[in-house]
Amino acid sequence: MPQPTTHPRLLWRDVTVFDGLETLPEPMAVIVEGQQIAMLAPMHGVDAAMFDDCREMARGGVMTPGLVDCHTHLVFGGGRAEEFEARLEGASYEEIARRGGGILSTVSATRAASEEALCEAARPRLQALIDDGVTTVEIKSGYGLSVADELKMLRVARRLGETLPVRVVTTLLGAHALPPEYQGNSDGYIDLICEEMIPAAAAEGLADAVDVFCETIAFSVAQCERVFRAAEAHGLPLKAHAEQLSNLGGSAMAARHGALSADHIEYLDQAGIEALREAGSVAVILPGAFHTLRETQAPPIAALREAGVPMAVATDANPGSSPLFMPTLMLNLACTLFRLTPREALAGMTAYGAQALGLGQYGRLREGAPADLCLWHLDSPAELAYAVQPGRLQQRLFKGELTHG
Ligand code: DI6
Ligand code: FE
Repeated sequence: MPQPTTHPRLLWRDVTVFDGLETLPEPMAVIVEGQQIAMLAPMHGVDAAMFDDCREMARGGVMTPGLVDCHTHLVFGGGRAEEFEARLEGASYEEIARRGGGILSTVSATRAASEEALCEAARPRLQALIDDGVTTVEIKSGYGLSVADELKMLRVARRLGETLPVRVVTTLLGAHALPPEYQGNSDGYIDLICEEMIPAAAAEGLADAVDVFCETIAFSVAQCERVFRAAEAHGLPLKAHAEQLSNLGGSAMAARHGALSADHIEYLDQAGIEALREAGSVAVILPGAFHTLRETQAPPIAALREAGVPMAVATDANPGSSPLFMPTLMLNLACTLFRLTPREALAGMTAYGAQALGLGQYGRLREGAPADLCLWHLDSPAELAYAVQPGRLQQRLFKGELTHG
């Protein structure tokens, strides 16, 4: 008689495994025990007696690590459909931002909303990511732009992670835009971020990292660097929105500070690529914003690939530049718009997405790894990027628990 165990051993047979970096060449058997992947082995070599005490979960299909969406702004108040229409009539994202719309319109709505209201508004967006296979998600603040409102956003993000079956990583993005009360005094606002916002978020343990928007419509390289020094003083990892609409050299500065990632990077130059490579920073590719803003300058994918810079792919889910809450659509757009291969796109939303969050133990399917897994109704992993089709998620495991299927 098999000994009763506290955790049943869960078994999948004959699955095609994408392990976070590549597709394994043979059909595999996977066993999960507790919160870990206990076994990953080619079917042909395993002794079937091993399966006797297992609960069979499925046969066949494609198995991947749970998806990692390493860049979202999914906590926010209000919506921006009018801005979408204004852009269709010819207004640019920058013009709208300069006349106080854009990010600042979301700031007004977010400041006016209670923690409960923000949580209720964000929940279905996060659920959409979960239903598309996400098990780890990063959520940024950046629509509060005061100490109290930025902390409020981070608390909402933490609370979402406590109430839904997904790992939430939070990022303080106080340096996202200049709030109206600091008009003409952007250095004063940077002081507030460095002297009050970062210390308060660190004291309450609300931020896992600190991000900046380095851009002509946001903050200069020097201002972003001040924010980074304050974050470093509190031991917080760094990320940067850089080279999205122009090239200011924000990515190279971020790399010099050992940032986890530089994100967007449409206008990244060769010097920036070298800096990322030397620092081991991840290049986060955000095709949703490129698509939504109808941009024409694509990130330098071939040069990044050539330099061996790891590339992550994320939704950038937000009300303005990427109101797209479907991670697998981003796999498709990364291929069609930027010519990533399906393998690169999928690695970008698993292994390298996790690396962009400093969580290298996730986003991988290997023995000993955490049991965050997706089983898909597919014949090959490339189909995940090739077709855009909701409903292909067959099973989803979060921390070893079946949460879908
Ligand atoms: N770049 C983006 O694409 C998002 N933030 C940023 O710095 C857009 C945020 C928004 O438009 O609300
Ligand atoms: Fe963003």
